[in-house]
Amino acid sequence: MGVVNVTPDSFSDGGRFLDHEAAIAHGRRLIAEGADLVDVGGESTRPGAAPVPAAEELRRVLPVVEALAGAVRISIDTRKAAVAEAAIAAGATLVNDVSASLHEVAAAGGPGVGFVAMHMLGDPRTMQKDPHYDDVVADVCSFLVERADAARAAGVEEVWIDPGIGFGKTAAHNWSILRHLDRFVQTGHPVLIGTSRKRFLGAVTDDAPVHDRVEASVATAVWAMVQGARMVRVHDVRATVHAATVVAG
Ligand code: HH2
Repeated sequence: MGVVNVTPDSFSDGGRFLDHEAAIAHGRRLIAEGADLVDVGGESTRPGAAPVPAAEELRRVLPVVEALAGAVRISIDTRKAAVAEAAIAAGATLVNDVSASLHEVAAAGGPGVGFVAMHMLGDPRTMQKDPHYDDVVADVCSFLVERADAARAAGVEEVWIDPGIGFGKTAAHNWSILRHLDRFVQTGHPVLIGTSRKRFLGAVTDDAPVHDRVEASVATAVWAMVQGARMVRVHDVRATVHAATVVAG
């Protein structure tokens, strides 16, 4: 899953693809590099990010979804029902919802539309303020299974779970989830994970800035795939596809 952020403020590429033509060109580049799916988002969910009104989010993402939908599978990265609905009408077939609440919208989209339930503690404004869990792996896992079951019950046939690296988690929480990713895989739901360029990777690579976290991102993507993750959400598609191809033999 390659990432196209049509935002002014995303943590790793904010402002680079706010212009529709630039976003579409970037999406085409990711497809050429081997992305099986392109995730289009119009609202940053980085820690502390301010919410974006639905009309503005729609203005950002819809032309990009429309332009790319004929070339690759599109997921819509949104927390808003209206945005997910419009994106499905424009050709998106996966609802990637960091609030894990839009399963009814995915179900209404029909049998070809899947749903990603991601775990987040609270919301982006507050999620990194001293997050606590009894047992991060068990807590996140049981939340995701409950959300996935709700999506199935609503009629969604394709349901992914994603532990939500960095969404209300300390670095120790993130590493613990990665170390025990097999527990998520054992639920039987396909696992998606997004570590790409995230802050906890900078912290173990001499404070490497976001654009200098390719190796760390690829290493965690490979680790996740070897543990059984079926999809990785990445900014650096070319490097990740090369690494995945080598590991797959
Ligand atoms: N991470 C981000 C956004 N959406 N969706 C899923 N399923 N899993 C993730 O880990 C995930 C996600 C954050 O990354 P990015 O989109 O690059 O940044 P921003 O939220 O600042 O736009």
